[in-house]
Amino acid sequence: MAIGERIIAVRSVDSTNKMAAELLAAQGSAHGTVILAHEQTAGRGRRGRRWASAPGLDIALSVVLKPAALAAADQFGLAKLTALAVADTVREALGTAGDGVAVKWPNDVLVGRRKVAGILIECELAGDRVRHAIVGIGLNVNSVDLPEELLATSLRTAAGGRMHDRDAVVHRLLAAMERRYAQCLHVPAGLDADYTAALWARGRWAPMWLDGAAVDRRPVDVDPHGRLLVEDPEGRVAAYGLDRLRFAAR
Ligand code: BT5
Repeated sequence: MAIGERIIAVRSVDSTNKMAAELLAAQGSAHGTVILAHEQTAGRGRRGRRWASAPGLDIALSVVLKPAALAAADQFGLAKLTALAVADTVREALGTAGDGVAVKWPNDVLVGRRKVAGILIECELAGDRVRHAIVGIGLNVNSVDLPEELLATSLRTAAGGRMHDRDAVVHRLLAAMERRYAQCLHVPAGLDADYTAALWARGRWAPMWLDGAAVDRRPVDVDPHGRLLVEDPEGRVAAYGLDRLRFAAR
């Protein structure tokens, strides 16, 4: 089944990722099933953080993927394909205003310095394979009053106030997911190259936290495990996971 061929639309739910997990456990949803919420009351970010979205204005959805052929070791491909599908959709929606669309490692989507979308991927492994993944996407579409401290934006804000048709954006996003999913399975080198090209702050010195210390590092690429490859001021390149490295405030 193609991604989005079956959409379960709900009026209000605590979290689409949580609902997708419950449905998977109860009835083993098919690959490509989408849970789309009009309103999400307890949206989840990573590590217990919260995700805010305005009822009816923004997108909160989860996609069930069953990438039978994907090795567990390659699961960062899911983060890449999702971030790129979201970035494709944002660029398409903004037209020429979409110039500054980038993927902030590991998978925030930014317009300029501002976060327009967040992604939460929950994977279940079976041996050395990915049994299924729940890919949660929060995309700010028509919100205009996101708190300034979030350094967020929406398609509407980035487009100078123009409202966007939320359903049309959902369908473009799911079509982009399907394209990027096929690329991930069949042309992974192309996906890797596109992710590298979209990487925010690539080739620029950026303030970061490394093992709790403030440092300047220059992002170069990601490695096959999804760790960020960064260059230090002495020209040495090393790879770090999120357990050790993160960007300081944008
Ligand atoms: C994320 O986490 O960015 C992943 C967000 C995933 C949300 C989707 S919505 C559908 C699905 N169902 C769920 O329950 N979740 C997924 P993280 O990188 O941890 O970023 C969270 C941080 O982003 C928060 O601590 C805030 O600082 C910021 N934030 C919250 N809401 C935001 C928004 N609408 N726009 C921009 N930033 C936001």
